[in-house]
Amino acid sequence: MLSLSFFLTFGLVAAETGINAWLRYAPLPSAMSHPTLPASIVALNTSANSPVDTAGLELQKGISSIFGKNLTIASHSSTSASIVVGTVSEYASAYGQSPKTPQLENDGFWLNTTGPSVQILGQNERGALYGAFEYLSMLAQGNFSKVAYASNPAAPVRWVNQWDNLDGSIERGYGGNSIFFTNGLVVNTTDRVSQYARLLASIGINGVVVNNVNANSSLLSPTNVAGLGRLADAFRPYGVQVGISLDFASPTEGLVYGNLSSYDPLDAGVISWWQNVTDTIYRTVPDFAGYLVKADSEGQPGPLTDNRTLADGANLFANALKPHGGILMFRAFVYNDMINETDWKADRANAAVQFFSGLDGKFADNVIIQIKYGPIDFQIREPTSPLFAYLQNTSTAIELEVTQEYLGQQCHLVYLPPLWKTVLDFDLRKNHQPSLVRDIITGKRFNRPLGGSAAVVNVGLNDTWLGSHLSMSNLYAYGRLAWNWAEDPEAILEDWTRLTFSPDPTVIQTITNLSMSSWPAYENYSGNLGIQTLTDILYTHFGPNPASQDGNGWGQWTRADGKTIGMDRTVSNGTGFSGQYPQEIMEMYENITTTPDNLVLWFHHVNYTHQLHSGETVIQHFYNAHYAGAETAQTFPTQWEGLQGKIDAERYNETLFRLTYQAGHSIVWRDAITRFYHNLSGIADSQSRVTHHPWRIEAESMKLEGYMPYTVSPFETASNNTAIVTSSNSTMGTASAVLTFPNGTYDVGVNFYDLLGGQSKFNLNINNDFVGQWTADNVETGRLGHAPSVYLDGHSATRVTFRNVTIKKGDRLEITGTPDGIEPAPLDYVVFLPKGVVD
Ligand code: GCW
Repeated sequence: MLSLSFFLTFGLVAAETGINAWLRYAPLPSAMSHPTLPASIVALNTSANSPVDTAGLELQKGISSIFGKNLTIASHSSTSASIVVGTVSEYASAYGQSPKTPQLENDGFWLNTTGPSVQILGQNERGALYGAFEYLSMLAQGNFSKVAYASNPAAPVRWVNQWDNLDGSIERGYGGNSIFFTNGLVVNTTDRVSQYARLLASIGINGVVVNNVNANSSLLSPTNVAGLGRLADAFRPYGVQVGISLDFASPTEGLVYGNLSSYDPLDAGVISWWQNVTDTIYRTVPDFAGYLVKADSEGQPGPLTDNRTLADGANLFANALKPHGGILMFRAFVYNDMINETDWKADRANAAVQFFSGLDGKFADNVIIQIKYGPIDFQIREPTSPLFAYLQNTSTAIELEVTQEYLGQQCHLVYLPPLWKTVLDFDLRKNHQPSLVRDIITGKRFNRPLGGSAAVVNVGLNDTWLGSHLSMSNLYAYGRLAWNWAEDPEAILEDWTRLTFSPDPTVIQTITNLSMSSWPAYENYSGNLGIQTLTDILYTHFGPNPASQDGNGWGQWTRADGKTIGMDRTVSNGTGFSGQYPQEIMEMYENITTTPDNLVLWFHHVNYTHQLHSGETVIQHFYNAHYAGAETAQTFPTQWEGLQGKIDAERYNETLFRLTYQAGHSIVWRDAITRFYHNLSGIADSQSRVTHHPWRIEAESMKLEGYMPYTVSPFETASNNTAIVTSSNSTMGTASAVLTFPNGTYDVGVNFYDLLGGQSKFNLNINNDFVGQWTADNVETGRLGHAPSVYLDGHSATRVTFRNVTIKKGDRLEITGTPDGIEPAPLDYVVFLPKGVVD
């Protein structure tokens, strides 16, 4: 254990953009005793740009950066002490003897630091590179322990998916434009691609699908296939194989290789069309990973058009890939998005098992069914997809989302591994046997040769990759978990923090506290008890809009009315979804007394007054959880402030900005959801918090000049349903009020709306003394990368806070707003917060 005073000797590091993520190789403090490292590296590489070659260079770079020591690299055996990296077989031939390693699996490695020489030996070249990254990770964390162990991956498929479009945009991406595509073409310069490859390799990722599952057949054009070759050349030195998503209807789109009249997977012309495409790709990318296919889902074409099965569709591609050793990832996200809510038994959650029923065992052996963790769609909490238990004779992979599409879009800190673990560690009890999801996807449970995981990542050109420094822990942890699902999310987080920020115990403790409390907080202030996230599913997927869940065909229904809420998914009286689980699990969910509170509204339709196991009623739980969650988020910026001076200013400030935004937006969430259900149910909050805000001044109740009241929709996204907007879009407005609060010092929060399409300016004075000014430009500047809104709503609602403002009773508050573009300087309310009050 290092003493605190030791860390006082830390110098402040120079500003960092985040581009090196956890691979910064920051110099270790000189006070720390340094190990005696060998003076040279032996990289038993087969060729330049091979993973072992990369490993040698990475070791050299890392050690020079961490310790200021320059090691030479040789490519042949040496009798002096060295860091030897290579495959087991290269080692055996170079040193004339087999190393004493246990049996290694594909991509596995042996790391031995016990002798004068360090051995980093991979089962294959990729494994050797992984071992080198593991050794560097130890060194960078100041861990010089003597170890000798083998490490093997949990599963062969450890992929990431990018939802990049050829025009350079990224579907559900919040970190800037694509690093792969621009203007319909693959980029020419691949520097960022190589940097991404390095990050992925360092966490054991071995495959990347570079384009959106909502695919475009022009990716198959000769120019773009040549471009895929460039991408593969950038990924190859890091052992990452490239794959692509396919548009099922490509043969009929006439863009490449002739135009067919159908895309029927059993049609001979279609079969040879795809074989031709596949052979063409392999000529350019001989180590091509394979295809990912989204078929018959959300408007995407698929085999069902021609009355073929999903297995016929998947096997079409699998057969074309087979001679080349490629894999076909076929998505289980198949459902009808136009189902009828008036039908009590209709249920989107049933779709996957229904669409795949009868198909188990019908897929070619190089097909993997890629299954989202829950039956709906990456929600804050879902039960495990029952398809994991249904498919026993088919290989499967779990699909996760690192990009926080429904979970705050990287503008809210949400550390996701604890959520993922609720599914991966879930025991489906298939045939009354232990059946953990993680043992199913790794192939262990049903003896499948293939399997693993894919995470939708969506990094972009932003230097932070994902848009937020703290969100990168999700990518790091995904890789670590894909290698070993049994790892502890908190321990992973600590490693990540040490590598990304600092070994200072205060930094580690603070980031651990923040991150570990972030998912529970987000669940608390978004959607509880298994009701789903309650975000706006029809627009941005960002802010609150509980009404958007119902009354449409998307099937994310809550069935909330004045008295009741929740989906009845029982067999006895509901949609029958619970019957898709193996018996023991079915019985647990079928019965409300054995259904855990956190999924009660997923499985049961109940009165708001239904009493939970916790003793609270459903409605009071909603109120309490939302208040608790937002209260936790209020502590995030202040916790972070404890790290000032311990982290470079650039990352410190950028993170403080986001955590402050989150604190403000969590209040928007809290108020919207509690007021929505308060209004719907007519049931008061037993603690009288909902709709009672003693420290607020509603903008519409102020004296307005050049401003007018505006009824916001949805109503619950404005305090008291009403905001104010300037009367014209070119002249300034003023809102003023005489303060009646007791004399004292307050934090003053102003809730306003930041719309896409204007950069309004605001100024706040008290008694003509300047307190602060701000511009609603976070959307336009891209400072927050979330999906924007052009309306006053729960996505654009935000808060600015001025700390420690001293006022006297009778003081005059005045805010002036200058509209810009379509944005009429919208204001919701001003809040005067005494110390410790959230209101
Ligand atoms: O939830 C939906 C997303 C879509 C996505 C789809 C999918 C790529 O909102 O943006 O499309 O899931 O996973 O296919």
